[in-house]
Amino acid sequence: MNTYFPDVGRIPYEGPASTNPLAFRHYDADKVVGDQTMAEHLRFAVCYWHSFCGTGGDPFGSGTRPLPWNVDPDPIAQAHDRLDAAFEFMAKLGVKYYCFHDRDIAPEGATIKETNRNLKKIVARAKDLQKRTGIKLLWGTANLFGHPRYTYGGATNPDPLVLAHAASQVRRAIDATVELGGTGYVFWGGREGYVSLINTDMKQEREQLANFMHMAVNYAKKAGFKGKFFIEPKPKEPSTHQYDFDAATCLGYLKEFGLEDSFQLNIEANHATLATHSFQHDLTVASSAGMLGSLDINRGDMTVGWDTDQFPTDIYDAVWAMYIVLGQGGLKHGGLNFDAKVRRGSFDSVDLFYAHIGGMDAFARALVIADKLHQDKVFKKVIADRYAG
Ligand code: XLS
Ligand code: NI
Ligand code: NI
Repeated sequence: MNTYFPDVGRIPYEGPASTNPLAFRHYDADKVVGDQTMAEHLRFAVCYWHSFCGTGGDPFGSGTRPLPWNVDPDPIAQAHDRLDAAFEFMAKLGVKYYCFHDRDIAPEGATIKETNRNLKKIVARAKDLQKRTGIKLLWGTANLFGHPRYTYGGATNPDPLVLAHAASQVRRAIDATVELGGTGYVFWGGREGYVSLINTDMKQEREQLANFMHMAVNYAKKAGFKGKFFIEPKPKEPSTHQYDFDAATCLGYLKEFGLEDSFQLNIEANHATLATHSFQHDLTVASSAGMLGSLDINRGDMTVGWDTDQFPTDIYDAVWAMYIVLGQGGLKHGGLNFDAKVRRGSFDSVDLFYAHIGGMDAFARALVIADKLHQDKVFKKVIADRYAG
């Protein structure tokens, strides 16, 4: 496996003094921190959509990244190439997990049957690559927002045919997750919300979404899913208002509809800030309810109001995240997914390595600092004193 990144070898740990941009300065996979190794604590996942599908295009211009694995005119051959590239990249980086939407790994066909066949084929190949490399699936999900049929939602769509299509798609995405041993399954509802209340029956849509989630839970049980479902809150974008606005909204929603035993939350940094919270805030809301399951690690740009999905390099944010994760004794079914993309100007294939190395180093450093903060018990003591009365 040395086809797509021939100039890069296995990324070594060289320590803080290193000036080699293709080496880790803080992430030392086997180093023990507290009771576990860094790799066990951090469970980094490479995100398939941004890293292997994202072209670098934006609303003002077309893609800039060459993506040599996405050129074969046969969509199945292309999906195979994409898998090979992803596994080569992950093996060289030393990341043990990945996350995908069904449509990132396998192309949509002309009919549902053909689409399902495509997915099955690619899943078989992914399973084989997992076996050969020891890399695992952290979580799977279904893309219920990209195709024009989902313009008015997937699980909340008022058209029964679209709703049925979404249900069938989620069913197959759960099958794929089970087949690949994923420990999580994510619901992110980009189009499960509204643009205008004038034409929206909010009560109906919220109930319909909950019914859909109950059906998914029941199906997953039958399919042998042993993991957890996660809701990933986001207040807006692409919808004007999304029902899974933030952690607190989702917790209330899960309770309202009796879903709290099957679900936890997957908190994304940039979504928290879009909701005018900090990452630390939404992580604390989820964790203090015993509902923090997984993290999408990225960051926004605080001078713009959208989801820029930058790689996480803010050490303060990372320390708080790890402080909260360690404080609850880790993540049982989840991990740290790099829901982040390289900037439009970072079109060289080596840039993908630089970006991940920076993020992994930031979180490794944060893990050590957070562990020390827990050992020193300074914050704990401040809080204990403050509430002593
Ligand atoms: C988009 C979301 C999405 C989810 C998975 O903003 O972050 O990428 O993580 O559907
Ligand atoms: Ni996001
Ligand atoms: Ni995300």
